[in-house]
Amino acid sequence: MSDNDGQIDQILVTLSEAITDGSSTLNNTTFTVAGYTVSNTTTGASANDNKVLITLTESGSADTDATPNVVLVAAKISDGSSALASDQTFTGTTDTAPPAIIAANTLDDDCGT
Ligand SMILES: [Ca+2]
Ligand SMILES: [Ca+2]
Ligand SMILES: [Ca+2]
Repeated sequence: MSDNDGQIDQILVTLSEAITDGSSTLNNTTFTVAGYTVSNTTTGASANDNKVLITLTESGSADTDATPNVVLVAAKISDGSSALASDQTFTGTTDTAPPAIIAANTLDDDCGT
């Protein structure tokens, strides 16, 4: 679940065509994400469309500006007849995680103005 704690926990992947979920392997081995641990991959909002949702283990520090490379592991995702023969690295991940407050400190620093 996305929890707005300032640490990314999901990556929504859009594929070049609709995939057949039943012919694909959608789990924590489907993708690797640079710098993160993939905990799962699911079909996302709709079955048998061109989107899948990667769930990440949170990094432990604020990273809503991260755009990690995503690798689709060979032979994991199929359109029903064909699957990728070799790993594909995607470098165009877009930052769509909004900023979140991770700290707020009170001050009294107006110098009497
Ligand atoms: Ca989070
Ligand atoms: Ca889907
Ligand atoms: Ca962001």
